[in-house]
Amino acid sequence: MTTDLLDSVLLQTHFPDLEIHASGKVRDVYHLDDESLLFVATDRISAFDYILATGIPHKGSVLTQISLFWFDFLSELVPNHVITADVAKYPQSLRKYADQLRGRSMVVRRAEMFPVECVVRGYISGSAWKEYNSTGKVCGMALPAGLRESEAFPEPIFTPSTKAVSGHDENISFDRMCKIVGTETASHLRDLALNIYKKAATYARQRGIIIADTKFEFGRTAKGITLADEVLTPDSSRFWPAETYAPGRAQDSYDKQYVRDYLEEIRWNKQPPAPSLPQEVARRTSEKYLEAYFQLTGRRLDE
Ligand code: Q0Q
Repeated sequence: MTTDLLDSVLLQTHFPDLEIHASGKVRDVYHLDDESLLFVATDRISAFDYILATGIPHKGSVLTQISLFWFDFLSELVPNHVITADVAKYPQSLRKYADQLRGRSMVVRRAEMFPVECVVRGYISGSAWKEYNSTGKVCGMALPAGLRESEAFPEPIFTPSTKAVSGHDENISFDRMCKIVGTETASHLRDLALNIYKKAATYARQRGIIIADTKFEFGRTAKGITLADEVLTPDSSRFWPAETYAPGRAQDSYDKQYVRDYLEEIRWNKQPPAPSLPQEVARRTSEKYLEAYFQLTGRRLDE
């Protein structure tokens, strides 16, 4: 990997005069005014809940552009929180940060976020596979017996979760969700999430990508219930390459498999400090993100 490509990796946003609104492992949201926020995706990558010491070139831009693609693709189904992703239209106060922000950020409408993560699963994997194996259920929902790992559900299922104090997602029942956001809103969010997933997963499958599951975050704005946060990205979803899909085993990750294989190879104990990555692993992972963007949209990223 050339030096300038490494130099272009953004691991930490730096906006000394902006107030942070929310910060995640790989994304940050800053306060702009009462109506708007600045949403920025870094090139950080996390694995097994830890941020790795090495950034992935173009990752933040690819994930931002994938979200923007889906917001547009889904615009007839659900309103979204994007005001603009064109740095030239950002508030004057952000002009000095244009180079840090171009391609990896968006100005979004501030929403009253619902404290529930709307997870939709088309295939059984991860925590759902573990829960199914021990109880035969997921989020209190009885499921057909005999499902194999990574098998498609007869119909996608809605499995909401909340952020537990530990920071880990905790699966909750739909009844619990109704108690948190109200029955009418819970039903509306469930129906929206299922319809959005079905439309997006059908499209992605035609492009050779299985979106096995995904997590949506919704909020309420003057426009009503609004799709927010990132949408149907490889960070908020499980992306599997369709050409190697086979039920009965865990699937390779479309984007993170090189990283996972390397961490397996060095036998990382999944305890801090998280290791750095060889340049070749970072480069090949970067290429997978660029490939995912092209495979989904048919467009090449303006690198
Ligand atoms: C908001 N987040 C997510 C998050 C850590 C993102 C706050 N339009 C909005 C949004 C959005 N998107 C948020 N709040 C008000 N209006 C989204 C969970 C958390 C880093 C990045 N947090």
